[in-house]
Formats: sequence, C-alpha cells, structure tokens
Amino acid sequence: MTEKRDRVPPGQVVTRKWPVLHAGEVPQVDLATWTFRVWGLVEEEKVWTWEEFQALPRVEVTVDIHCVTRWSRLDTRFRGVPAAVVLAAARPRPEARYVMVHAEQGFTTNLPLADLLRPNVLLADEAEGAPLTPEHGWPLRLVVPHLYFWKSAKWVRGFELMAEDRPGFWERLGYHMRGDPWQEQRYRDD
Ligand SMILES: Nc1nc2c(c(=O)[nH]1)N[C@H]1C(S)=C(S)[C@@H](COP(=O)(O)O)O[C@H]1N2
Ligand SMILES: [Mo]
Repeated sequence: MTEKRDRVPPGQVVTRKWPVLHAGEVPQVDLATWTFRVWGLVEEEKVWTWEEFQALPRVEVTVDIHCVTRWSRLDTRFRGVPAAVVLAAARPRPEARYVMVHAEQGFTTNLPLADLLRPNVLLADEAEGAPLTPEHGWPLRLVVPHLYFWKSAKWVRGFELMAEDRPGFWERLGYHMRGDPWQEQRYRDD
C-alpha cells in the first residue's frame, strides 16, 4: 500500500471535506430531454438518452482528486460508465487525438484522447455511494483523476473528437492544455 503522503502531488494540501467549485450557476437539467453525444472525428456519431445511458456497463473506482487551487482529496469513490465505453461505441477515427468535453451552459475542457481512455476515467453519476448532488454535477460528470480536477467537467453532455488540440473554458483563461498534477502543469507556460 502506497503511503498517503506519496499520493499527494507537489504544492497540494489534503482536505477531508469535498469543496464545490465551478464557474456560474448550478444548471437546471431535465432528464426527459437530456442526451449524451459523441461526435466529430468518429466513424459513427452516437447519442444516448438518459434511459439508454443507464443500460451501459458500469464500474466503481476509488481515486484521489487534485484541484489546481491546491486541495487534494484522497479516496473518493465514484460509480459510472467508463469513458472508454462510449468512445468505443462511436469508434474514433485514426486522426482523432484530442477531445473537447462539452457540458451544460457552454462549459468546455480539452484533453488528449489517450487520457480519456484510461480505465479509471468515468462518466460518473454516483459518488461516495449516493447519486451525485446537483452541485457536484448531477446527473452526470466526468472524472479524470490523474489530471487536475478542472478537466472533470460537471453536468457533462458530450465528447467532440478532434485532430488538433483546442483550448476549453479554463484553458482559454490560461490553464494548462493537459494539467498533470504530478508535473504541476497548472498554467499554460508551466
Ligand atoms: N461544468 C463545469 N464543470 C466543472 C467546472 C465548471 O466550472 N463547470 N469547474 C471544474 C473545477 S475548476 C473543479 S476543481 C471541479 C470541482 O468539482 P467539485 O465541485 O465536485 O469539487 O469541477 C470542474 N468541473
Ligand atoms: Mo478547480
């Protein structure tokens, strides 16, 4: 078992609480009209309704999360559909190397496709054994535990596959294009 201190990236402080952080308001979401869509450089564009999404295979992971504002939370349990499952269904084209993650209210974040394909990366609808609360992203959030937590879009609605990298919401404001906490990739010039 790894020592807990070895699990805290440089410049981070462990919190036992789970802070709530986002730009703007918690959106109102209607499950009757909700969809999750995968489009762009894929062989087959895919759209799931909420009901269809529930039928996808689910897993549970326990992971550490690291916010660029310097808090880290160890051992958060999430349950949901691996991002790799929905990506495989759409069959990314060979030239697809980056993904723009789209969420409610126009929030976006970009990351390499390879980062989304890791087994711990989930489209989660449960945390700590309970449905996500609205402020933590209900009905569905992305969880990318190995990158800073701003990549883990709350209220997520789709993946757009791209050949070239493009900055999302926080990345346009100067945050790093990849955001590896172990390399302290906080800002674009890091
Ligand atoms: N849609 C959306 N998702 C978002 C954000 C946001 O502003 N909008 N902020 C990100 C940031 S900066 C962080 S640290 C985490 C916070 O997640 P939490 O509130 O569940 O701790 O959500 C990320 N996901
Ligand atoms: Mo954050």
